[in-house]
Amino acid sequence: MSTQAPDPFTTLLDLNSGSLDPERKVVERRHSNMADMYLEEYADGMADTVIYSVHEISVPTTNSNLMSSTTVIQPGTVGQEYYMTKGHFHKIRDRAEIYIGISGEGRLVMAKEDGLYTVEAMRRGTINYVPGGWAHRSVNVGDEPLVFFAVYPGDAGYDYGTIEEEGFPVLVVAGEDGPEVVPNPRYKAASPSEAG
Ligand code: M6P
Ligand code: ZN
Repeated sequence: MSTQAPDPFTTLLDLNSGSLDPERKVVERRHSNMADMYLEEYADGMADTVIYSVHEISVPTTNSNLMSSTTVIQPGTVGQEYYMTKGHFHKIRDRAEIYIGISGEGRLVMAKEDGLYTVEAMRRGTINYVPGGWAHRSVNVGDEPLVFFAVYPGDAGYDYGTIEEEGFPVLVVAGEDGPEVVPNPRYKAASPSEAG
């Protein structure tokens, strides 16, 4: 069949740790994989420390399948910036995504290529809708792991390069009274403007 539909299957999600049973593909991102994504350099000896892991429920990468994954972001900061994902646009720009918050406290930074951005809350029970055309990065602003489940079309793909080159319009940093959203001094794309 051209849709390459897999047979029905079931996966068990551990609602505390975010791990899956069975585990299929787990990607770990360490400080050394994200060196240029934070304003400051990571501390000596932290290169191999895992910032987040992505546990994927892999399906064929066609538009008729739904890819999904749980992401577990550890608590911590690099300088004032909270631990976060790399963030990406979808390679096929119009592909959307849904996040379901499972545990911890986070922020979802979304931005369009013209600089329009928004920052949404993530916690147990939030359902964030990421429309097509919006880059997305999740940030752990709490003291515990941030765990969420994501679902998106199988052919969406990843464009990391645009974010690596231009950054997001805003950063989420630890202020005196908690998380603050501040302009990204290294943002290279169009003028930032906040959505609605
Ligand atoms: C979510 C989804 C995944 C993504 C992961 C980590 O689970 O959006 O597709 O891989 O977050 O984000 P990133 O790929 O930007 O590192
Ligand atoms: Zn995505």
